[in-house]
Amino acid sequence: MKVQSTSPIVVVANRLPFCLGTNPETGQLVRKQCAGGLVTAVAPVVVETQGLWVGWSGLHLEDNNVAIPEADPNDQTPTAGLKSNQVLPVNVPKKLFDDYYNGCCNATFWPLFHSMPDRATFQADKWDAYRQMNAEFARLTVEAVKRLSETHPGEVPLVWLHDYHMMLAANTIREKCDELNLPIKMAFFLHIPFPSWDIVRLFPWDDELLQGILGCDSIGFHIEDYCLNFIDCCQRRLGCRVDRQQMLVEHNSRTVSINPLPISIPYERFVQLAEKAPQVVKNNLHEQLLLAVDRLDYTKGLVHRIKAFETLLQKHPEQIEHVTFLQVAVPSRTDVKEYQELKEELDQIIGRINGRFSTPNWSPIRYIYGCVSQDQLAAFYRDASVAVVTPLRDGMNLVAKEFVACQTGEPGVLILSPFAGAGTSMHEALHVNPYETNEFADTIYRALTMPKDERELRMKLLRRREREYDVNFWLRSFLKTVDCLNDDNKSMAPG
Ligand code: ADQ
Repeated sequence: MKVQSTSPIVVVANRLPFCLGTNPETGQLVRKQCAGGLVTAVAPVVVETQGLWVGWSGLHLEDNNVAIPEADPNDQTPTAGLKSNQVLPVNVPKKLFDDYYNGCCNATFWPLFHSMPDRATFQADKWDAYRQMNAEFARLTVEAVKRLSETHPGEVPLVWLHDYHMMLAANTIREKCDELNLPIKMAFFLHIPFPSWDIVRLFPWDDELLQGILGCDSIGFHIEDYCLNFIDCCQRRLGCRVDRQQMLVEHNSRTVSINPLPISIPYERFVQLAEKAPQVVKNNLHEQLLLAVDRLDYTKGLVHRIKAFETLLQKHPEQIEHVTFLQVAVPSRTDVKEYQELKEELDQIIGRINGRFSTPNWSPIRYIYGCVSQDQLAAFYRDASVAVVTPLRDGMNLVAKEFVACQTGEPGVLILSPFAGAGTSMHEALHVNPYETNEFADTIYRALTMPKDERELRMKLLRRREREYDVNFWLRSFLKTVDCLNDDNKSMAPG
């Protein structure tokens, strides 16, 4: 069902909903898709409300201010309807962008918000670059609101800020729009965890950060725990009056609502992909397939998982030649040293385990380091006996949900970490602490040997929940929090 918003939406995110690349034949700049769940869900609403999207195009000021191309006439993707004049690209010098993106977003907020403070760096100059970049995102957003006041007179636009890249933009946008007498609604959604006060207080400019987020009218996190952490920080650091029951925070004479909004996937699209995708795995591999799919990131627990698989083979030698572990890892932040080191560690450990257990006809671990197509991914999900989704910490984790949606054939088993947001609602998965290697190996064994009727029941319940609470449900729930939903379809939140 189509989700309709009563207001034109301005999405403000670090990235535009497509990347720019050069067509090798014509040499011209073209749009390339990044078909994430968020873009699939949100882009149609921006198109339909004739809204705008503010973000970085992948180019810098030094690239000579290249114009955004129109979509290819054959483009069938959700962003195809987005005209080039609906996109406001952020264009800044490379050094400023690097300091903000690598120096602050990825080196400070990413590890800190995943409760890994020892990996975080706190540098005043990088924080300053973050401030400057947020001011630039804010400037373009005000530009977008001005344009909408001309094309949609009398309507109040909804400005929707996304993620940890955009935590300081709200107050600047609000002040400028007030000055220009442009009414707006403003919301923020965080895609990663919001950690506890003990962690947040390590950030030297924590008060500025919290006040930045509180500039919005409605703030969304994936799960209740993150909401409560945020409320706790506002009370303890800023002395705000809070209502934990109703999830409200008073700040600067405004009342801000905090909302648990568990993100999800376009469920039906994954079902269709799985139903159509050709078989790519079972004929080549031995009997049971254990699958893991992640961005190659230290929060995703890849090394812990592979060690647990090694322990399984050690404890259950009868599984040798009967189970294969397929790890698909998308390269991520490849210019950052920590990510390069993780890749080396993974290469080494996989090599060691394969050397230790391989037989002439079988290797225990298959490892794809790269992006796979959506078709291929759906086939992997469909044909896997067990998916192992065991991050050390994760805002939500969409892989767990995509696996469940694609399980259209013989039912498999989901192993899930309680440290992923998804762990709070996907009750029928087998939950395991990724740090407990022995227990982890036993859980894999239990999954591999689970009777069919139990697998069927668990998968049926998991699929039912994900079908109902898909990404459109998330979008509708969000629009309700800002009174912008043009639809009276009511449902309970996921239990
Ligand atoms: P991510 O950290 O990127 O997202 P996740 O939610 O697991 O994590 O999404 C990863 C996406 O990448 C999935 O859609 C998956 O299909 C895709 N993907 C992974 N490996 C791939 C491969 N090899 N080839 C192609 N595609 C691949 C952040 C937060 C999460 C939160 C999301 C959404 O860290 O916790 O769930 O945002 O809010």
